[in-house]
Parts: sequence; structure tokens; C-alpha cells
Amino acid sequence: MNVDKIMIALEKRNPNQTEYLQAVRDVLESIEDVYNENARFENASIIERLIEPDRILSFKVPWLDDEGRVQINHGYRIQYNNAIGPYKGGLRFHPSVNLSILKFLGFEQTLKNSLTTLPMGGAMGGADFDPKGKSQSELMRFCQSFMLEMWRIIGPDTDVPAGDIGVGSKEVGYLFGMYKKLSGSHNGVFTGKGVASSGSLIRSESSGYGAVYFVNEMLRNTSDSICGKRVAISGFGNVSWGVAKKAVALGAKVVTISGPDGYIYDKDGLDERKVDYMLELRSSNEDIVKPYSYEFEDAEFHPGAKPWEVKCDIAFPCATENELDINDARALIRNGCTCVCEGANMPCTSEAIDLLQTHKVLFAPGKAANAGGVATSGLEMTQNAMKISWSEEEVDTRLQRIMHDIHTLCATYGTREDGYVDYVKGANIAGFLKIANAMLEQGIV
Ligand code: NDP
Ligand code: 2IT
Repeated sequence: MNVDKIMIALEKRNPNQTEYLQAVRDVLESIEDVYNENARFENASIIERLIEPDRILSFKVPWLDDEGRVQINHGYRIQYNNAIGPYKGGLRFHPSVNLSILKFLGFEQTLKNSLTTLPMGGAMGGADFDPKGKSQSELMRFCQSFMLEMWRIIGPDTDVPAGDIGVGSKEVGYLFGMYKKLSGSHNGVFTGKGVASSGSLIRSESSGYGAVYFVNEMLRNTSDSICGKRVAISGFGNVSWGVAKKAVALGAKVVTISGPDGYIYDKDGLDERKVDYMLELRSSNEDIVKPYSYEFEDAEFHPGAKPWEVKCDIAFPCATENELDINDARALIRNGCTCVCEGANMPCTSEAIDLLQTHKVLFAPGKAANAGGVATSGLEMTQNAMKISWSEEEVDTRLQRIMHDIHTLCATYGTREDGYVDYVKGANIAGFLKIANAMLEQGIV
């Protein structure tokens, strides 16, 4: 494989799809050596087949707002790769959604799912719909219209969607309800369902919990732990909340959360009550963190700024892609940060990652660190297929074991001669090899 040659061809076919091209290039650069060591990969054009999604369903989503006006959004489902299991991945509702973002997420998901050790292929979907400020009836009507198109191509053994930005258990509930009505079948076609609808305990917390478990695994290598560390988090959504909840429970001091309007600096650190308040903030459907500073008067609100200027030991970017750039990385290093863990998907730019790694900062890429979310989705699929529900303890124990195993995989393929673990390389190689070997076994399909 010649990375530049592949990238030039890919760019020609997908001009301006910057996020997609960025995600592919980062992976190709990591796996180049391993790929070129095995001629069977090249002979079967594994990489050309892996970077291209299997298929994309694109559809319009017409719906009526509360004033009776017709609104139209664009919906998508990308079935990326099903070499190791049914297509599996989230749905994102956000005005920024486009094919480049969904293809990057689908590609990352494919490698991430491979790392979970569970049999899941990769997929991603969503719509350019903005849930902000919508009424419950509008949300429900939108979800129902979205499902009228997507239900045809999903199923418990073919494609199993879940949530992502703007899609939590409430939206999953509306989507699943319409799927059930159309298909006449109550099966495990969605994960992230409410517990009453046969969802798994801990699924809501799992992406954030998993990221904290992963950090503890990284720190264990140096006989350390997250207890007592100063932690900066971005975002205030599902992943941020799970990270805050577990980090606080394990004795860390969480001093920031953030939103599109700016960040909160809470010098006393979050406690259980404040973590619960994050859920209230989120469910207000407003899109701002500023109200936190009214609720807790000692907390400062910094409008229009990012939390990476605050002194911390560990940073968890948990909001969205490319939110932590090289200047932010410089500020973190200057302030003594020793560990950056991607709770979101690709929140750090490639330049930021290079700089962090050059300074020997422990760096966990999202496809390894936030894999606890989809791994617990996998556990939800297993429970649904077996028609049983595991206890909270059972799910959490399995999640911890999975995060431990992902860490081991990354260390196996990413440890350098000086002992520093390049988790980006480790995750990309381990994720790639499993899929590539499955594709080799299955022939040219
Ligand atoms: P939520 O919708 O619960 O929260 C997302 C947070 O990011 C919100 O604070 C949101 O604010 C903010 N945000 C979203 N888009 C932008 C943007 N373009 N600019 C600035 N801020 C933005 O989503 P999740 O917590 O579920 O997802 C967060 C990240 O974690 C994403 O990268 C997602 O792909 C990833 N992830 C999610 C998993 C899951 O199971 N949910 C699992 C693993 C990773 P607002 O939306 O109000 O603008
Ligand atoms: O990015 C992710 O891993 C998710 N949004 C979760 C996907 C899933 O199928 O649980």
C-alpha cells in the first residue's frame, strides 16, 4: 500500500469530504507497515474495499411542525462493513450532519467495533435535523418519519442502530416504537433502548464509564490511578455525563464541562448533585451550559472559550470532532496535563495528536477509549437475543473486562521500544487485522 496514492484517489472521488479523508489517512498511516508485510492484503485489495462503505441509503424526511408547516430534512444510513458481524452504529441528529461526517464516523465505528472483541460490523446514520428547541411532539413526528424510510434496511441480524449526538434513549424510544409498528416485531433492532423497552442497564453510562476505565488501565501501567487527579471535560451530553459520574465516583476532581456557548470552571469540582444537574441541563433541549453558573454560584462561566486553558492532569474531550486543536494541545502541555482521553469520536486534530505524542502525553484515541458504549450495545443485543436482562453489576463487570482487553490489544500492537505506548497505532492495527482476516476468509464480496 502506498498511503499517498490511495489518498489522492480517494480525494478525487470524495472532494471536500475533509472529516472522512482525515479519518482514513490517520488509519492508513498507522497500519501501513503491517499491511505491507502481508501480500494477501494487497492481493485482495483489502484496504480499498475497507475504506469504501458497503452502501448508503439517503432519503428525505418530511414532517409537520407544531404550527402545521411542512419541514424537510435529509436522512442517511451508511452500512459500512459487516465482515465480523451485523452492521452496528449510532444515529446522529445535528444540523452539521453530512456525508463526510457520517462516513468518517462509520469508518471509525467499523474499527472500534472490531476492537470490542464482540461480533459487530460498522455503520452510522442520522439527519441534519436540529433537536434544539423542538417540542416532544415534533421530536416524535420527526423520528417516526425518519423510521418510515430506514426500517426497510435494518434488523437484529442485519443492521442495529443506536444513539449518538442528539439521539438519546428518548429518541431511540420513538424510533423503536415506529419500527415495531411497521415490522410487527419486538426484537433487538435498536440498542440504547429504555430499560422498560428491554434496553440494557448501564448503556447510558457506558461510553463515559468505559473511557474512565480505559484511563485507569493506561495509568495502571505506571502504577497510578485517576483518584485525586484534576480532570477537564468538554461537552455536557451523554458521554461527558458518564465520564463525570465515574471520575467523581473514583475520587477525581472534575473542574470543567462545556457547551457550544462556552465552558464552566467549577473550582470546587463536581459532586453527585452537580453530575445529576448535567442531565437537567441536557433535557432542557436548550444547548447551553451557562445556567450551571446560576445554579452553583461559585462556578465561573467563560463565554466562547474552550476548557483546555484550565490546569488539569487529565483531559477528556467528549463533545464533537476536531474540537481540540494544536493550540489547545500546547496549552494542555504547558499546564502539565499528562493524559488526554478521547471520549468523543476524533475530537483531536491530527496535529494536536502528533504534538501530544511527541511530548509523551498518554493519548487514548476514541475508537479504543469510547468503545465501551458500543460494547455495551453489544451486550444489549446479547441480552435481547437470549431474552434475559443482566443485573447492573453483571453488565458493569463485563464492560470493565472489555475495556481491559481493548487496552491489552492496543498495548500489544502499540508499545514502542522505549516503553511508551502509541495507542493510536495499537488501536488501528488491532482493529484492522481482525476485519482484514475476516474479509480474506470470506472472498471478494
Ligand atoms: P450528546 O448529544 O449527548 O452531547 C454532545 C455534546 O457535544 C453536547 O454538549 C453538544 O451540544 C455538543 N456538540 C455537538 N455538536 C457540536 C458542535 N458541532 N459544536 C460544538 N458542540 C457540539 O452526544 P453524545 O454525548 O452522545 O456524543 C458526544 C461525542 O461522543 C460524539 O463525538 C459521539 O460521536 C461520541 N460517542 C457517543 C457515544 C454514545 O453512545 N452516545 C459512544 C461513543 C462516542 P449540542 O448538541 O447541544 O450542540
Ligand atoms: O460512537 C459510538 O460508538 C456510538 N455512537 C454508539 C454506537 C452504538 O451502536 O452503540
